[in-house]
Amino acid sequence: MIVIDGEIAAALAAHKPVVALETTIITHGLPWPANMHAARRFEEAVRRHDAVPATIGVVEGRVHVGLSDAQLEVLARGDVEKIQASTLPFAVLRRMTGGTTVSASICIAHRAGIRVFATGGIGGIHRHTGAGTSSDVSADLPELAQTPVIVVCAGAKAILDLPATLEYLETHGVTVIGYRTDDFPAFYSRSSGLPVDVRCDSPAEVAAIWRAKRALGLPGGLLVTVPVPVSDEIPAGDIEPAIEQAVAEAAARGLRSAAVTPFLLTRIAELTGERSLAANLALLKNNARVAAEIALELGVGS
Ligand code: PSU
Ligand code: MN
Repeated sequence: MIVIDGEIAAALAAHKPVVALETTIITHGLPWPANMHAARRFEEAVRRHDAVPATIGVVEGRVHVGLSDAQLEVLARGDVEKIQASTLPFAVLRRMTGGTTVSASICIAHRAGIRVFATGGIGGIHRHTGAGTSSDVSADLPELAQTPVIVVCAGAKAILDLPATLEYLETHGVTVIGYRTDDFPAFYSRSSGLPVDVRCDSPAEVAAIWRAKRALGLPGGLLVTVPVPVSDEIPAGDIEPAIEQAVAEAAARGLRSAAVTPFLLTRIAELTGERSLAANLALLKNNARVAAEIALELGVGS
């Protein structure tokens, strides 16, 4: 069911650095053709920093670790599924095609023997809007708590209830690292105003925390949060009106479950345009670099 590309399998066998990447960001996070461009730049950034990219997605029921350019294009162009951990079993059985979320991608990465994963922003606990269900918790959170993969991201978008999201991570034992920052980043903005658990200033420090976690027999992953580069940051005050509008529209439509996040991401992209696309691309490349450096560091002495 899981097809690992030859170059990736060879790199893993030789203990060379590999970085897993997700695809819901391509299928449901960014508009065509910016999504295709972003997918390629994301992979290139991993390669430029001496690691092998392993983009994960599902094509006609096969779970691929490493997608060809043609397969990436099918995902980027198409009206395809959003595949999270709960969807994976029947996505395979019913020969579905779709992008895998952070939760589904880190499950697969772990099974493939990959320890480092990069994305833009993770899912979390949605803001309570008063409509629909009172609590919408992304499957990314429990998956992080149980799957031993290092997840590198730019924090999470302020479409979420960020304090509640951090509380969940703390309750479930997920160490939140600030990479060269003391604050949890809010995707477009470098700080959410909320503190991380611990700051690390180098890939070696992240690797040391990972080794300590494993040596202590603790389950689950690590969350490494990297602020968007200064030149591409969008101040929270500039992005907040778009977020509030999108959240209100989602509530008015009565959206729930897996439909909520794609709707919010699409609306914010529409409302904020080129500026948010540029920030998105910049933080993806930045996260890919940090993930590659951590993967390289993990190879040292292991
Ligand atoms: N947040 C973003 N960009 C994204 C996602 C979240 O800023 O692309 C995607 C990721 O794939 C994440 C998924 O794993 O949405 C979470 O969806 P949900 O909130 O339905 O769990
Ligand atoms: Mn949800």
